[in-house]
Amino acid sequence: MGCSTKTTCPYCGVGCGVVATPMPNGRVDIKGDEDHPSNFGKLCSKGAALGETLDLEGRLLSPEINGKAASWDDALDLVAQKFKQTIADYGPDSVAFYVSGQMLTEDYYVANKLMKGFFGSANIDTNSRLCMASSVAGHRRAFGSDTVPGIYEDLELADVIVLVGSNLAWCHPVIYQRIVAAKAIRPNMKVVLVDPRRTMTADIADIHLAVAPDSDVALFNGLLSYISQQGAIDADYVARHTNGLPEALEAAQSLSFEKLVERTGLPAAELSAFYALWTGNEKVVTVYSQGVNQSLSGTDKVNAIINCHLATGRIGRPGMGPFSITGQPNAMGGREVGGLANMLASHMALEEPAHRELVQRFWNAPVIADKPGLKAVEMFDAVADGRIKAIWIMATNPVVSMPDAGAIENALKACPFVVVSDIMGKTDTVRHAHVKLPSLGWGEKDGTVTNSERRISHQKKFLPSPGNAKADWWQMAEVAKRMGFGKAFDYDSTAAIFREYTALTAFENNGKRDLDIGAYAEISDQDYSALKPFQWPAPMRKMQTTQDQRFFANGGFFTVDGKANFVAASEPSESAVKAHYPFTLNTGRIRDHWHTMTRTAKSPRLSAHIAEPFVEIHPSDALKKNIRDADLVCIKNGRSEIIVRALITDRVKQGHIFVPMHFTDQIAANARVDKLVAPATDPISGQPALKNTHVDIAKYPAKQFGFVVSAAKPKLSELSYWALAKAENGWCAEFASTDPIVDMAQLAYKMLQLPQQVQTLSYTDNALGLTRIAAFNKAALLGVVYLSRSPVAVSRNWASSQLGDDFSDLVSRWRVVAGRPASGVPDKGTIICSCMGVGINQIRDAVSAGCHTVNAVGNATCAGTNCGSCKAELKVIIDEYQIVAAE
Ligand SMILES: Nc1nc2c(c(=O)[nH]1)N[C@H]1C(S)=C(S)[C@@H](COP(=O)(O)OP(=O)(O)OC[C@H]3O[C@@H](n4cnc5c(=O)[nH]c(N)nc54)[C@H](O)[C@@H]3O)O[C@H]1N2
Ligand SMILES: Nc1nc2c(c(=O)[nH]1)N[C@H]1C(S)=C(S)[C@@H](COP(=O)(O)OP(=O)(O)OC[C@H]3O[C@@H](n4cnc5c(=O)[nH]c(N)nc54)[C@H](O)[C@@H]3O)O[C@H]1N2
Ligand code: SF4
Ligand SMILES: [Mo]
Repeated sequence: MGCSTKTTCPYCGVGCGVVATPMPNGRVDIKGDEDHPSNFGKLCSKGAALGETLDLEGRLLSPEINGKAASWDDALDLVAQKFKQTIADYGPDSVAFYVSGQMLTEDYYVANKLMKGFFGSANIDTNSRLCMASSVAGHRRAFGSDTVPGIYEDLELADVIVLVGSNLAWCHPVIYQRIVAAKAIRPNMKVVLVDPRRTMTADIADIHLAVAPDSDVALFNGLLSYISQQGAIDADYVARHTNGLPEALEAAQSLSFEKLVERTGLPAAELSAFYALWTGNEKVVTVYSQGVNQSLSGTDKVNAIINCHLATGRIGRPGMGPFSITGQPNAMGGREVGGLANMLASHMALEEPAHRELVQRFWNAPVIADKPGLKAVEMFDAVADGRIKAIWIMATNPVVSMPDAGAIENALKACPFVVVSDIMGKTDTVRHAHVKLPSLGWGEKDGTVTNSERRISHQKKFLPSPGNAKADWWQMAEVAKRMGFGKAFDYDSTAAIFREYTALTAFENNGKRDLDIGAYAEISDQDYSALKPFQWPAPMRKMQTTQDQRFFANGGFFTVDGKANFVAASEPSESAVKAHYPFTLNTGRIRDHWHTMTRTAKSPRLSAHIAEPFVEIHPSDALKKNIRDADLVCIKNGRSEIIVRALITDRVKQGHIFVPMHFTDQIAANARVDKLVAPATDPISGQPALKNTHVDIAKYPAKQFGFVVSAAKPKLSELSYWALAKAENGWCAEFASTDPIVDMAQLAYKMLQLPQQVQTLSYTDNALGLTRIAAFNKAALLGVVYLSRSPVAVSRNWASSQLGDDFSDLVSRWRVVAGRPASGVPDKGTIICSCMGVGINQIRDAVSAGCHTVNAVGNATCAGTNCGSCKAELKVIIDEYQIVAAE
């Protein structure tokens, strides 16, 4: 074993500590860091599989100009010259940076400084606009600053936890497990889930409120009104520390209880039970995420929630408060340095002349942006219509993740100069770059991130830098130097950037601004390297105490008069949400993939859970549309169309469908769901409404369905439907064709990329419309293709596990053609526990054998015994299978 390094997970905003140990065989052993106060040694399935995502396959390892390898000097000279020329010809607002909550704080700080202080434009925006902008805007309206008042421990101390628009079990699994553990110790703790879908998180919920989409403002306005009726307002807190309750209450009371029932679609009894539970318990934490933020009324949703906490004075004390949980590992860090187009730096305001003067002076900058820049959606509009002529995209994949993704792609095609810094050589966005810059990835780069509870942790380097890849901050500092700003960007390390950034947070602060990390402004390189996780605030010369961990228990808001603002929250106008199509398309995440899958798709383990883009459809809608389980479905509206697999389930309500956001053109023929999503935004935050699109669905007229397992990456591009996934020792893919496939052998040879001289074995059943063909090289399986007139019925998991097995005898060869294991050899079925590789059939067998709890199934099969991310699903399978077995 090599040396172990304590670092931080690069995925979600929980910010788990990881211990990474490079092994002699080239792999990296990954464990949870028991000393890290966010996860105490736990990791979820994605964190646990990090070691499988670190190979160099597909990495961008050299700069490229117009598709040809180039030296760093040539690439950086070109970027500097183009940006300089464009600014000279068309002014500073003709250029833009589109950056990411996955950059480290040091990278982000440099990007923001360069754009706002040296280019003199605020045209820097980030994918956090798609993620946290409504929370930022809601915080600033209520508190005068973008402050998260609470900490994770509050979730363990609460008596009631309300999860609003958050699929915590899949998206913040380690927090979810902290709640599960707390509830096991204190079973009286209650959990409420507010989500139109019955997600896996519903497993822990005592009450699931399957609200109508975007009725959250109504729900929480109703709560505020109820709080007032019950006399539960904390009059003292309200009088001393807040403004505006009467106006907020008036707005809240505008809906009668009957109207509330109608608007939220909830039974009156459920609504009353929720209101009574919330109001009757002091220790309530209301956690919210993308079901709140990504909405036309996102900011008002945030304020409607905060209003209830302010009215009851339940904020900043142990076990209570509103809690915006962040998505990306450094969504918070980006907000802190000023990565959003409408912020300045270190939580200072762009619209505040004194703040602009202060930051300009601190940076010794020639200029300072004096008006907000373009927010993400507006930014790409400006790229499309030619106002922006040069854009630098870093650590984000907007051709997949932005609404109206087709238009984003067209905008980049039309843009005179596109620079993309990424770790991968081929992504849907990278393919449009004039200049590609290879970045260092996780384990290769070094810097800090801030998690959802304001805890700053170190992401450390423990791998050598591959090829010519360089850190993101270095790339920008080098361009800055070439544009004549050398003195201000002469950093020799991330420690130097961190010192400057933390000094800025403390600069002339004197308690006026929430964000103060001055205690670290003079940190040595050595101490930075050994930096332990800490929470802000951490002001200069003041040691952290527990009181400092939370904000606002005793007021002290960052508004002019120090008081918080209630905000009269309202819903979007009816014309804004007018539907032209019969189905509401909801989008979001699955358990084992991360965003556009550039990293998680490398792991066979993570790909085994869900390997294909899908749509959840209610059984009665499926019936109406003549769609059966595993059929292919075309989802369309005036904007575009995509093709995905049908998953029929009553987890969604009638008239609603759900599609994951993850699938790209690299992974599937046509499944980028954001091509369908309108670029409509919340009027205050500019955050797109990604959860509520109107579409129609139809059965896709596939004539043939196929499944392929292949040692080499299969060639699929000529087919109208395919979806690719990594398997152990190779690949597997689903595919379909609307035309009958006449020459199966030709298809197999092409798809598997077989040499002419190869042994094949095939089987055809004309009556059933089945054809199968397997190819071998000596004892090795090169691949097998299964074709059928209806969705192919073979065990995916078993078939893809055959690559690498010994096929010297004919029986085993026939077995792979048949797509079935030998009798007595268990077929695991779909993998549920990705860590231990346990499939659904094994879990069902354990239930049949008498294991009726998650722990019992764990003891029998090992499922759920490592990271535990699958425990919610295990419980659902156990419950459902027991019902089926009893029927
Ligand atoms: N596995 C995994 N985990 C991740 C990520 C990932 O890619 N994969 N990404 C990370 C990032 S960046 C983020 S931002 C977080 C997101 O974490 P979450 O916000 O938990 O995830 P989503 O699935 O986007 O959406 C949450 C839920 O909002 C619900 N919803 C939709 N409309 C409404 C509505 O009108 N009201 C309410 N109340 N709910 C609604 C959806 O049904 C969905 O279940 O996850 C982080 N963690
Ligand atoms: N329909 C719909 N759309 C959504 C959402 C939704 O819920 N529904 N959610 C939105 C949200 S909340 C988010 S956060 C976004 C996420 O969407 P994106 O940010 O577009 O997704 P990622 O796949 O995380 O993109 C990160 C990119 O950075 C690259 N990368 C990884 N590490 C590094 C590095 O160290 N340096 C550099 N330079 N590059 C690196 C990766 O290869 C990848 O190309 O999607 C948004 N889009
Ligand atoms: S919960 Fe999972 S993805 Fe999130 S930080 Fe922890 S290990 Fe990483
Ligand atoms: Mo996000």
